[in-house]
Amino acid sequence: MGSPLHPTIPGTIHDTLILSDVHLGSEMSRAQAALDVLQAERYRRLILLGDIFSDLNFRRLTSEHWKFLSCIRKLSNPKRKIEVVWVEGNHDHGLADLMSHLVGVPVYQRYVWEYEGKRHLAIHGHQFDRFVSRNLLISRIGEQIYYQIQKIDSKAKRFSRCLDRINTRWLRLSDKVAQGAIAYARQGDCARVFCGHTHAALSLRHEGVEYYNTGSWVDARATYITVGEQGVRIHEYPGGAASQFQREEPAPELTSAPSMFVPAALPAMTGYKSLRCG
Ligand SMILES: [Mn+2]
Repeated sequence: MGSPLHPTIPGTIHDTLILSDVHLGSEMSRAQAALDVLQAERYRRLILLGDIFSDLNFRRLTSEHWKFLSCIRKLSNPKRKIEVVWVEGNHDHGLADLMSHLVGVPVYQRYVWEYEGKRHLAIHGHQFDRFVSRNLLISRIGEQIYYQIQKIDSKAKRFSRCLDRINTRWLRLSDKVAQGAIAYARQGDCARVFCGHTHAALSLRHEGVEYYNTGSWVDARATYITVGEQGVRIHEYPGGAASQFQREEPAPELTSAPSMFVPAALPAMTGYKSLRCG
């Protein structure tokens, strides 16, 4: 299925490969494509940046979805010398224990690492999404309705994908998450921050912090991020061609909207380290 993926530069070993929002269990999940990436690229660290699962109903997982999980399990084998970490999202919230047993990877609320003398932070991003944080129940009900629509939608899932994009735009989620993440990163003295959640790949720089969004694997456009000697790149599947769409100027919302949302659930930041779940 799909065309073969060629890594950007053959032989390149990335410091880190990051992907998010695979939504296993959803009919829109492009698990096979995501699996191609995990097998074609080379990396020392793999960060699964949340919402890898769509919901906790394992009966919705197809054989492709199980293959993806089994690949993660293999990658986490110490012999491979790849550090595999799972950062929890709002959809796979509460899976920490299960995941560490099922696929053998530690689960974090936030993950911090150092590369080229810079502190890097990975956090799913729903923490900066006021609606999801405050209305977890309403969100869950909305997701169930959305799941039913997906089931009756045509094979191409055009309507569902359109809904997904409207959802993102209507809530102006991209800028809200970017804004919250940048403020959060600054408090922790991180030079780069990586989020998922919005399903819209993005990169921008604001007040000395680089912000990147990994996008998703439920849309026609599937993306992942690599961090390495060539810097940070957003790759689009298939093809592996890196696209640099970094905005040097901050989005207008970043400067005009002063409301920064850091939920009480997130502990104080100064000098923070990685935070394990459970
Ligand atoms: Mn999410």
